[in-house]
Amino acid sequence: MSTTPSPGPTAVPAPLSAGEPDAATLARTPLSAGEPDAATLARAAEQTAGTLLAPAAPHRLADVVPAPQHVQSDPTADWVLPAEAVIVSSADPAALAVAEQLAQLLRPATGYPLPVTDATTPEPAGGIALVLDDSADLGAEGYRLDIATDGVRVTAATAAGLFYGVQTLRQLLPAAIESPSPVTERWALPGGTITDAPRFPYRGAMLDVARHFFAVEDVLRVVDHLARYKLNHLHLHLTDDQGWRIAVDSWPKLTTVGGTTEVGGGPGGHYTKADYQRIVSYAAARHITVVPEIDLPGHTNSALVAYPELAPDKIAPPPYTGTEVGFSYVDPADERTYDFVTDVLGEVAVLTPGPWLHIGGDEAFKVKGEVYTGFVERVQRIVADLGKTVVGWHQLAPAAHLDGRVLQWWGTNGEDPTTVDAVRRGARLIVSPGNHAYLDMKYAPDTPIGHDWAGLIDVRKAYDWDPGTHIADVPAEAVLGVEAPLWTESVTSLADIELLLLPRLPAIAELGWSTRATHDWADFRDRLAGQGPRWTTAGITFHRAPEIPWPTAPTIPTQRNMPQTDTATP
Ligand code: TNX
Repeated sequence: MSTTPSPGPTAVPAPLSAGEPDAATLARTPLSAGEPDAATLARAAEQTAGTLLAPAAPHRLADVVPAPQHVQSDPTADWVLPAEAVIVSSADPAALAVAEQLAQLLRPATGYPLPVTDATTPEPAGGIALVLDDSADLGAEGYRLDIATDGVRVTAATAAGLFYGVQTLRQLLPAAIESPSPVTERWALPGGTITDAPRFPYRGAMLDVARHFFAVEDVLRVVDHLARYKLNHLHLHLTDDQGWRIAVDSWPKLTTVGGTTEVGGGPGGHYTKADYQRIVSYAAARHITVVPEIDLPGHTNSALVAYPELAPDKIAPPPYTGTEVGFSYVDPADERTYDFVTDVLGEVAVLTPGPWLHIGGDEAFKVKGEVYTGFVERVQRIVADLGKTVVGWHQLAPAAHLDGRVLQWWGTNGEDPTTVDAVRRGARLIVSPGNHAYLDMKYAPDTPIGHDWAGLIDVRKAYDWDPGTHIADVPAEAVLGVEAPLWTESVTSLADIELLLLPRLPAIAELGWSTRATHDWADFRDRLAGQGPRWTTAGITFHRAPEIPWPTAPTIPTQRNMPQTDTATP
């Protein structure tokens, strides 16, 4: 493709047009038979001079969120993606799928064709190679990214590792790579090698689709945000007092009746099984496992409206569209309740390829003591009989241990002897401190939506804690990972979701991914700032947190063949 070189905002004088061969390529290209003409010679000389004067890649190799484990820069090895680049991958279908995802990330902004091919031994050859190699000692999710003068190589033992390498590669390109339409830019990458792997195996976020319902498309967009920052679990809070959001064939009124309400009196909605499977497979393609939550025995008003036989008094309560908690529960003394739980969890388990079933267990204030633990122990066994692993909020802690069970800790005080005791009995933890990781908390008193019961959470508060040591007397080995929950009592649109998610989600993602040795607020703040122009270019809403030094320069280079418009809103 021929383009008129026009310097992008980050390009300094006379960048090489990315579409043209560089001097090295020209030098290797034999001139046509006979003598080269003067124009050809002049052009070659100009190209050589252009290369010598070429500006450095705009990003440092370490400008990545979450922070990579090991970064070895080589400023002599900066590389520019050429228009004719090919993406070559190991022939494994999952690796090829990552190669195609990479091409899809790069094609819109570059306008380059970027064909994908496979090879037994993929080599960059002036383009990008994705190499599956299980001898490279990179672990189940790790990768190595080599940027050198002959192109880019991502090496990993698994397709997930390749996928994470691609997310890193994406962040090292100019922010304009996020443009949905072609722009003129010098697609430079900083030279060197990154070797990277996650600290924790579980890195997640939760979306409450029960208080307000969100369309499948909105959930897919949240999945995209998780994928960017190498999160690998999406917890969906599918049921609550205000609405039941997942179709269950054996109890159809859960959705036809229980799904028609939400906070504030809106129409609610629910996912058909096909909708849910679409979310699951979209997430799986991005190496994200869906964790479905059916909240029991409390938070069940919507189920009781649909099926009063589950209520302790067998009388249907009125639908609930407020934001109080703790008043509803399914009858733990009635066998019909366990039929209900078995049917619902059974159908959800069949739809869910991942290992986890989250059974809630929080704020069941009216089911106390042994009645509560007895209920939880029965439900835990139902989950195990379905071949799944129990996850529940840390209120489950007093119930008997069951092999593999995982407690999600949402406390605000790291002294929690009941949880410590459950850990001693074998429980593992997902850590979601309400006062650090709850994305529904306001950033500041003037944040237009959100809660403040766990305090205000600015970006530093979201970043400055350690999931490995946060709960006293819980060893780091018992911590499976970290999750950032987004409750949606006050959240009604995708823009609201993004405003609360960004920029705090990357902070939590870094706690889950990056080794503690890289933890540094000042460094994080600067790296995070670089994400702002990417979100702006991609049309993603975010909170311009005042403590982050967001770049003020224009963020979108000239759109090709379009009059320059005022698109950059720093
Ligand atoms: C507590 S955290 C809840 C939710 C609310 C949230 C609001 C937890 C397990 N339960 O029911 O939505 O606070 O921040």
